[in-house]
Formats: sequence, structure tokens, C-alpha cells
Amino acid sequence: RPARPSVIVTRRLPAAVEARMADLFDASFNKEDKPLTRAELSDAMSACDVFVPTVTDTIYAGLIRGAGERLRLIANFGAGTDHLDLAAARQKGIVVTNTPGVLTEDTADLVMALILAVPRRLAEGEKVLRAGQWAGWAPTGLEGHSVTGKKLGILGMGRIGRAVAKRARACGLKIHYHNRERLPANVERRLGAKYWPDLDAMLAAIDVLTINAPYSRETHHMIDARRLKLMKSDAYLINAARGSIVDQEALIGALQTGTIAGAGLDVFPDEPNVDPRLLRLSNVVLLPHMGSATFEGRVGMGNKVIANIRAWVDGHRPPDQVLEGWA
Ligand code: 8YV
Repeated sequence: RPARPSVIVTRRLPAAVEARMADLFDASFNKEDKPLTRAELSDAMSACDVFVPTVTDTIYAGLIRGAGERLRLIANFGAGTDHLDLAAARQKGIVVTNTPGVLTEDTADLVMALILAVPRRLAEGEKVLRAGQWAGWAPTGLEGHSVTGKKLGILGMGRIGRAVAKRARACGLKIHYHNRERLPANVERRLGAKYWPDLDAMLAAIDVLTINAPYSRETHHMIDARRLKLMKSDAYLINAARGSIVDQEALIGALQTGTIAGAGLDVFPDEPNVDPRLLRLSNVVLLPHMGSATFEGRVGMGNKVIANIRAWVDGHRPPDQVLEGWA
């Protein structure tokens, strides 16, 4: 392993992170800070020891197979690894790392903000005010729905799901969850969380659903037309995980016809394209994938990338090595 590996980062990172990286490694960054084309990805992956992609780079199996033998580590800047073909990386003996943990609280804050913003119609209210259409206080003006006392269903009870549970509990919501595995009893007690082994049954019982699961073959379109119909007509859906966990066509239909009451979306199946039908709906709050978009979060993610590369250079197992099938 080279003591000073050549590292290619596909985007720009916070200045302090770039400076540290340039100090430690032979690092280069994408001055234009826009997603690389497939051909540019291919060139970059053959010209470095360590490749640092982000969620805007789809690293297909073919790109990994075609990369030069030099590439030994893909140190993803981000927690989700669904844009990387882990099986192909493993086949080639390329180590993959990610940046979990440092974006948990910020992402949970954004989810909590959406859980409050959608039922309370905050985005609609701001739009009215900015448009100069606020005629003054009225007893039933912009009447939303209470959050306190409602049942929150958390789909995916990993780090982010648990951090959402803590916040939601403080806001008076009752915590329900569905997860591949049940949490230990003491964790359930601490979070006051009720486990539902059957997702369908949970969907029928809750008032707000938040999706906090990784995207994979198993979670693709996990929330589809059938499951949306199981939800109460006054229930809300929040998604700050990955757009394709929800069947977007089915969601748009459900929002248009009142199958559910509203949605808060920070992620979309084909980012940055947002279906224009969503833009026309007033019962949705739409955000441009900003769950972990804080200065502290991005510096934390950058430092994790650096720690993973340094461990690899020193011949240790990187702290955030991703195993196939797990994010
Ligand atoms: C990141 C995310 O901003 O970490 C993730 O999985 O979805 C985002 O919070 C993005 O992935 C950076 O690559």
C-alpha cells in the first residue's frame, strides 16, 4: 500500500477537509463540483488508489470491473451505499467504506422537522405569507393537525430511526417500529417503542410513517400502492432515506386522491429530477436531499473518509468497512 496514496474525490468537500486530505494524501477534487459522467468516472477510477464518490455517482459493476488494478479502496462520502455495486467490489477485492454515525443526529433533526412541518402546513403558510396573500389571523386559517398524541411508525430502526424515536417521543408521539430484527428489550423500553413484526399491520395502525431504512433489493418499492391503501386516509408519509423505497407513481396517486393526507420528501427516485405532479400538490413538503446538509455533518463525514483511508494505508481494517448487503 502506498504511504501517500493517490485519492480522487468526485466533488468538492469542506475547505478544512480538503486541506487535511491534501496534506495526508496525493488528493485531487472535482473543481467543477458537478456529477461526473460515466466516462469521467471510468477514467478517474483507473487513475487512483483510493476513489471517493458521493451519492451522485452511480458506480455500476461494469465501472468497477473495468477500473485499473490500482484501485484498492472506495471510500464513500456518505452513509448509504446503494449507488455502489458492492458485489462487484468484493469480487475484485476492493474495500468499500462509508461514513455512518456522524450524520445520524442531523438527519433525524430533518425527519423531525418534516414530521412537524407536514401536518402543521408550515410550507403552505410560508408560501402564503411570501406571496403577500396573508389576510390576517383567522380562527380556521391554515388549520393543520396535532402531532402530540399521534402514533409514529418508524420503518427501519437503525441509528437514524432510533434518533428520530427519541425526538418524536419528546414531541408527544407514540413510537411504533418495524425492522428486520427486533431491538433488545432494554432499548425498546428506553425508546418507549412498540415492535410490529408485520409491516402491513403497523401501517394500518399509525398516523405518521417515517422511512429510515437503507435502500436495497429488499426495500425497493417496499411502500407500494397496496401498502399505501393500508394507511389511514389522515396519515402522513415522511421519507428522508431513499426515494425508491417508495413507489413514487403510487405515492403521487395516493396524494392526489386522498388515500393518505400528505407527505414530506427529502429524497426522490431520480434526483435531481422531481416529478412535476408533486410540485403541484399542496399537501407535500419537498426538500432537495438535505438530510445531512450541515457544516458539522459534512466535516464529520470528510473526517470519517480520512480515517478510513488512513486505516487502510496503515494496513488495518478501516473502521467503517461496508460488508456486502449491509450499509
Ligand atoms: C449524503 C445520504 O449527503 O449519507 C447518505 O446516505 O443520503 C446523504 O446524507 C450523501 O449520501 C453524500 O454522498
